[in-house]
Amino acid sequence: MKASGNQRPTMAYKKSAPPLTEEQIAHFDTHGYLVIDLGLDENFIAALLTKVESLYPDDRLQNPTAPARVQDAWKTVDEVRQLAVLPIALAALEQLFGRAALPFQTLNFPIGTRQLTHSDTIHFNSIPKGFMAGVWVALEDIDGSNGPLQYYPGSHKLKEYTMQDFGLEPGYENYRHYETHIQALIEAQALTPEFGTIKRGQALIWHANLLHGGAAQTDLSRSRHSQVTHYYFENCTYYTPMNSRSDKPHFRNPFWIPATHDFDLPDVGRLAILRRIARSLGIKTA
Ligand SMILES: O=C(O)CCC(=O)C(=O)O
Repeated sequence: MKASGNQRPTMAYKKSAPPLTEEQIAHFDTHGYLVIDLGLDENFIAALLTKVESLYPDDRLQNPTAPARVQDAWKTVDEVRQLAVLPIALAALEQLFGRAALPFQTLNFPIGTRQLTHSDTIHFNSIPKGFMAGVWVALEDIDGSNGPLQYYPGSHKLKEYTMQDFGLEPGYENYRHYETHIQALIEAQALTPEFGTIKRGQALIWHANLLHGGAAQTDLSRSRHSQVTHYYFENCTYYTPMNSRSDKPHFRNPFWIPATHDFDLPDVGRLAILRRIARSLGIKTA
């Protein structure tokens, strides 16, 4: 098996002093999530929201069930990048996982996602396993009516379910069947959800294997601004379980979100662009 990774030195990231108490670390270990205050400046949040606004579809409130998320806005909106490399978030993740955290993807949402329950280990895993986390930041107050995050405390201790566990062939075309199996699992185990009704500037850190998704937004006149950053951790190999067979991991070569604003993006080349177009059309690529 061969995999390669972006060997960018990780020490370039600035980290705050370790912000978490023993109780917070124990809470994360027991429940698989933790809410922390990021201490964000109001002007910073306002600037981020203003700049990211132009990336969203204009009709998102009139058409609130259409997908409106923007992936990797950090490439063009520096506040999104700054939030992804926030020193307090990186330091908290390092305390929780015992390794330096490496941000590799951002998603910005202007409204609730209604994303069905899943654990991130179906999308992103590592060897050794479990070195992945999400940090979901509320960019406005979240309550029961603007589509909070929905998650199942303690579910991170369940097995890391793969496509093979549910008798599914790897591939995005079978992802909806994975979601159906996860829903059945939740019902069989009588798991009870909690909701991320957190305040603007707070973050919910989730363990890669925590079952989570987006609760329905019952008030469709509202927004639900948020940003999630996905992190791997140093000294691992990274792969996509959804596209993997048990004997053939689909390796990833993440591009770590840069520590500073003066970065060069990798030249992905014509082949990679063609592959991406093919995948978006549902055509399988090697
Ligand atoms: O923001 C949400 O509603 C869900 C996000 C989510 O499930 C994810 O990013 O994995």
